[in-house]
Amino acid sequence: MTKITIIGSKQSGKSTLAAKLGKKGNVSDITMYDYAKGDKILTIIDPTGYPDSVKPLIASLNLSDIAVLCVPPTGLDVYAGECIVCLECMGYKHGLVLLTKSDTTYPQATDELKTKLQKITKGTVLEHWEHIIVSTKTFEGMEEFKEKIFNIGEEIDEENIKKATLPPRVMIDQSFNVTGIGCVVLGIVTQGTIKTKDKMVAYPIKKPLEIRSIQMHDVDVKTAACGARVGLALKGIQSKDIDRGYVLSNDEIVSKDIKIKCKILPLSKGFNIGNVLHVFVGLQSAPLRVNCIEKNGKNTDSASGGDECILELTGTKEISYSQQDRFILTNLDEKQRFLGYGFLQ
Ligand SMILES: Nc1nc2c(ncn2[C@@H]2O[C@H](COP(=O)(O)OP(=O)(O)OP(=O)(O)O)[C@@H](O)[C@H]2O)c(=O)[nH]1
Ligand SMILES: [Mg+2]
Repeated sequence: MTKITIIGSKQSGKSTLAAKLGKKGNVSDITMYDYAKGDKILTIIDPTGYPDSVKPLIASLNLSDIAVLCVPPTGLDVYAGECIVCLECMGYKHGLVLLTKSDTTYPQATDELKTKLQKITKGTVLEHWEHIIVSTKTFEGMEEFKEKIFNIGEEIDEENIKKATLPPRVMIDQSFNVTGIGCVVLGIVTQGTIKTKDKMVAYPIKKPLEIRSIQMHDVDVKTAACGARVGLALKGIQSKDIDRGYVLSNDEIVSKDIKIKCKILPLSKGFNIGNVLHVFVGLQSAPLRVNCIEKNGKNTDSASGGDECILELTGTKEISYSQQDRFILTNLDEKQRFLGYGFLQ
């Protein structure tokens, strides 16, 4: 069960590609497409609410294992640039670069674009991602693209097997009420294995619940392991109590304030004490005020691109996370909104 997110330049053919790969399913600020053939199951996510908001971009990438960056013959635009910075902030592991709309260009220009992309992505998480030339019009490269996705998918399955024995965590992206069933949530098992009748807790509200039933791609199952996209019927909780980003787990930290050790990306603008940053952890986000910046053991008034610093951030909204989670720092007022990332001390 592989999950991919399609991102990149505007008008690069992202939505056309998603529609060619799968059957359109749920639509919100992210649009999901499903593909199933034999044991090959693929979820394709188009973060349609991006670039208006960075939330759907971060949410889609968190719900996926593979990022697909689309670059058309006209090249990278500011959004593809921002997507690269986002992937870097997320430390995104798996991905591919697609040179799209190949039917509208010629080989020499594609080679030049490829060289340019290699230069731009050098030293980033994208450095060793493969480049594939595709067209959804002539179907050039489409089979190769699918094959690559399934190959990386197998690698991810192996990684997930290792994570299946950890304590269970489910990242929720949707919740609704179904007549006769009650609260149903959709999400991803991000670690461990869940079973029907398991007792868990919804965070950050700390509400206990029981898993009544589990579905994977519309089929009832008794257990679901790390990597699975699941639909869960829950007992002991109402759908109105659960929001996108909530986590089902047995052990999360809940707080309004955080102290994190951060890396501010070289090209990002800095920030000052008193600024309000939007901080993302998993699918949750909260506006947090910068209260203290510590650089090289000394308190300072500002942080700038390239800095490593310890930040004390305070907010008014409870968020939940665990010790190893990555926090993404953004400033929604800037043109390029991603600032950097951090971890708990
Ligand atoms: N010639 C050609 N046109 C394409 C190809 N893929 C998409 N298009 C066209 O390019 C335009 C944009 O395609 P979309 O799939 O909407 O691109 P997008 O990246 O989702 O666009 P935004 O969401 O607006 O950023 C449409 O007119 C498509 O028909 C392709 O491979 N070849
Ligand atoms: Mg689109």
